[in-house]
Amino acid sequence: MPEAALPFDEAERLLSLTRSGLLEGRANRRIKGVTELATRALKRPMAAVSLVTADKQVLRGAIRMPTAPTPRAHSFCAHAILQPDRPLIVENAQEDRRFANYPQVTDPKFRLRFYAGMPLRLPDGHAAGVLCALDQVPGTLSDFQIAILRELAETVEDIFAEQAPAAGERLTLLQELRRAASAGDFTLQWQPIARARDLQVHGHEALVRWTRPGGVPARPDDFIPLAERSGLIGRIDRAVLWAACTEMASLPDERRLSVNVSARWFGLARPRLPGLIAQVLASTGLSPDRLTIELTERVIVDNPDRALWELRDLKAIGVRLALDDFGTGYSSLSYLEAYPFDIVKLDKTFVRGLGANERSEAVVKAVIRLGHDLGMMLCAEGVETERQLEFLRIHDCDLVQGYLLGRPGRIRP
Ligand code: G
Ligand code: G
Ligand code: MN
Repeated sequence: MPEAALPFDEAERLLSLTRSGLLEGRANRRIKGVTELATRALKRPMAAVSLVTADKQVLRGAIRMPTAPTPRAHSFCAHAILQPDRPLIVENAQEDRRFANYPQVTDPKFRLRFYAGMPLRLPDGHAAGVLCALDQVPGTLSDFQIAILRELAETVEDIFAEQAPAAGERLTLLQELRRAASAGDFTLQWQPIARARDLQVHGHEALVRWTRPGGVPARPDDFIPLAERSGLIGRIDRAVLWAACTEMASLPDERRLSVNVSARWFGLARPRLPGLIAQVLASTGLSPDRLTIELTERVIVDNPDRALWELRDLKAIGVRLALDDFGTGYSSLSYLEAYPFDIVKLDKTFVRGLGANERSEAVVKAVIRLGHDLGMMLCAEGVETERQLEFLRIHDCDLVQGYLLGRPGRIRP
């Protein structure tokens, strides 16, 4: 039976875990609250937070866990922390070489079969241990249960960082979002995109809005990351695409629209975005050249090869592609050359510096020039002042978007 490898950052990890004080800390009632929620939400009899030390596991908030000592080398959790960003799910430990001779699996007193563990990070990023649920019956987790496990793990991380919002609040938000996603309960605001030269309207970008039960408005920055972690983003983007294309197709003129789509679509086992977009266009009667799909570079960073052919499939439908938020993240200039984007959207952090910061100005000038040489249009986001607009015009930026030109709102027929 193979021993668990050591994480690449093992020395620093152990130092960080020791310094965190978590190993001395007494059982934390809030952690117990989370493990209780885990047993209920995942419908498993056992759960715990286990801290992985040099040679063993230290349990916190454990519920009905076997009390036998767990040497690290063959433990579930020691394997789980090797992939700190995703859960380890063992459907049947008896059929998994890594655990087939593990006493917790073979000993008739325990006979563990099912394991689901989400690694937990310390505030400095090193893995401290795992939030795990176990069962003597083999099984699996649904996507939604995996999302719950991830949320609960984040709650434990917050407790580690001594800044815990109640676990209940996170779950409530997730459940509300799930209901909204099923019902397609979102609205759109439209922000105009104008030609820099004469400020004629070029098109509109659809921005999703969600009102939580009780009338609390939530902004995308509050719920899109959660939707992406929990797999609900597909339903949200689908609802937005349908609503945006339906609304635009019903207008008497031929206005263009832009819709944001999550990079998550590009990690799916089979490509689904081209099919969805083709279907929406066919059903609404919207001409493909009126639609621009906005994607961030995460599409490329996460799946560089896959992105290339999937973006080409999208182009083949006849829609345009925009690289959104350019200037944040890696923003490699090689993306512009290698991937078939029609439009580059310069992030507002650059635009903010125009007229004030020479370095921002140099970058903006260079990206406009390069984009044009590669046959792309440039769109500047977050244009708020006449001075910024003037700079962009002088340097031949094609399109502008921002509060100066119009805030997100209703579209005027
Ligand atoms: O203006 P605003 O706060 O709406 O937008 C914040 C972020 O949310 C932007 O980066 C935008 O790309 C993203 N966003 C807005 N609407 C959608 C949507 O329908 N789907 C996805 N995936 N992202 C969106
Ligand atoms: O998709 P993207 O990340 O580009 O979404 C645009 C975001 O920028 C939205 O959150 C929108 O509300 C916001 N926004 C649009 N115009 C301006 C602006 O002029 N200034 C600032 N600060 N934000 C803007
Ligand atoms: Mn956008």
